[in-house]
Amino acid sequence: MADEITYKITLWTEHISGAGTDATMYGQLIGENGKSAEVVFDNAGNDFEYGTWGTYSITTTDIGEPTQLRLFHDNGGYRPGWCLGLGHVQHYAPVEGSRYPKLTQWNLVIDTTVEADDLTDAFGERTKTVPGVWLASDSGGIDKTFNLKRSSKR
Ligand SMILES: [Ca+2]
Repeated sequence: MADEITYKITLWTEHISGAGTDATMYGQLIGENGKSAEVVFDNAGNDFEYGTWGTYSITTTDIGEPTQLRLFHDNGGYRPGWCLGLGHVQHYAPVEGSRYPKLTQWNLVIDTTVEADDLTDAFGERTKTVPGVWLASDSGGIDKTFNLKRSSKR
């Protein structure tokens, strides 16, 4: 039986009107040695509302070092476009002789920007240019693959 590895995927839905979605979201991890299954990202409650974090799991056979995360949705629901602001992938590995597992994190590379609500503005009336990308049929498609950049040392 092949060992399985669980990765935690954390995604920020940007704080912009219309950024949230009720579409069914899927994720797939791509590694140096293979790909995970396509996994539905659905926690209890309403996922992918604007201005919220969500954390999901992908459990997979060993795909080697993760290099990309593919995110896509079924374009379902009212105004299904989704705006992703930030995201990361984490893995905790047990360390022999230590009570603490070792955390490895990879950040999603998002090289485009959007105009989002400025959450540091007490009146919430201004916007700010922040990293972001739409998964929307009128904005380059509902299926996008992001490069991962390792943010912690081996
Ligand atoms: Ca849900």
